Amino acid sequence: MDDRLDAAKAGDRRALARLLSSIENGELRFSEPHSEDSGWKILALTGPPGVGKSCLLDRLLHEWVDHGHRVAVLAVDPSSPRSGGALLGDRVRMSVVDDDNKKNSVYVRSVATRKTSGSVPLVVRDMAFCLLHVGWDKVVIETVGAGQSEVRCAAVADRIVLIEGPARGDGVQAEKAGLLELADAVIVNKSDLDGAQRHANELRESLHLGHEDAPEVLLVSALHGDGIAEASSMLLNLEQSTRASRARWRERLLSHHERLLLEHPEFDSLLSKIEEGLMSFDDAYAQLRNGNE
Ligand SMILES: Nc1nc2c(ncn2[C@@H]2O[C@H](COP(=O)(O)OP(=O)(O)OP(=O)(O)O)[C@@H](O)[C@H]2O)c(=O)[nH]1
Ligand SMILES: [Mg+2]
Repeated sequence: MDDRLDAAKAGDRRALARLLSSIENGELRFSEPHSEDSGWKILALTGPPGVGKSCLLDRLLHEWVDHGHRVAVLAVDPSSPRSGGALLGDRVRMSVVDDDNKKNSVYVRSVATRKTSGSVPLVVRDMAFCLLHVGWDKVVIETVGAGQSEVRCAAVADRIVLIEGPARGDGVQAEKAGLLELADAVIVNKSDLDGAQRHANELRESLHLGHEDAPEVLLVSALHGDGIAEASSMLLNLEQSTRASRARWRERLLSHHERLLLEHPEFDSLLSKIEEGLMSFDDAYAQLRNGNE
């Protein structure tokens, strides 16, 4: 591990990829690196499928690299199986990784959540810590805000940004998914399409209900570049909202609890015993909670 760590620190991307795979396979853990910096280190971009998270992130990476940042991306991919280690699978290819002047300041890696044996959010968290350890300034986690596990992936970040699209006529779905209460900022993408402005207004309304310190809601078009410069600097200077902090700690506690259970050496055998009626659920759960930590 030390050799790989030194090599990764020296810029060897294959060594870094191997370290990240070891974390993914549950063979390695990383703890949070010490930082003097008061700004964020890990940012999550989350939102419904196809809303334009990757396109927007590509635009942001161009801006941030121009400002001298070195940024790593973890694209959490709940659906597509990883094809031979191909970066990003079938996702939109980011132009920034093809830009000769910028590609050394960007690292993109997809996380094959189907392959991880442990708790996905904590695997993602440890991968982010690893990237910071080896010298990346900032880590962005792109995650589809679909299921509970993906919401928890966002909750490992220092800042959470919800990406939305034009109104679809079914209200504010993010509210139902519990995403709105986690968000430090909201960006409505596809401002070039009808309904984006309307959805931004709906979101502002939901966010202001009962809250003084509602997060900012910005409108952008990742396709045309409108609003990107503003979004880029707003995100770089984003503060953590106190409103979101309880919800975030809640998700983090639940992630740890899940890991405690999943990583118990007897997890699979206890599961079989419950299934075969050889052990009661309560006894099995009690044994799992007695824990391995
Ligand atoms: N009209 C319009 N289309 C956009 C905009 N941004 C992205 N798109 C399109 O939306 C589609 C999805 O974009 P992605 O960036 O892959 O969206 P995503 O949220 O990353 O998707 P998943 O990772 O699959 O959840 C693509 O066809 C983009 O070209 C925009 O600002 N306006
Ligand atoms: Mg994407």
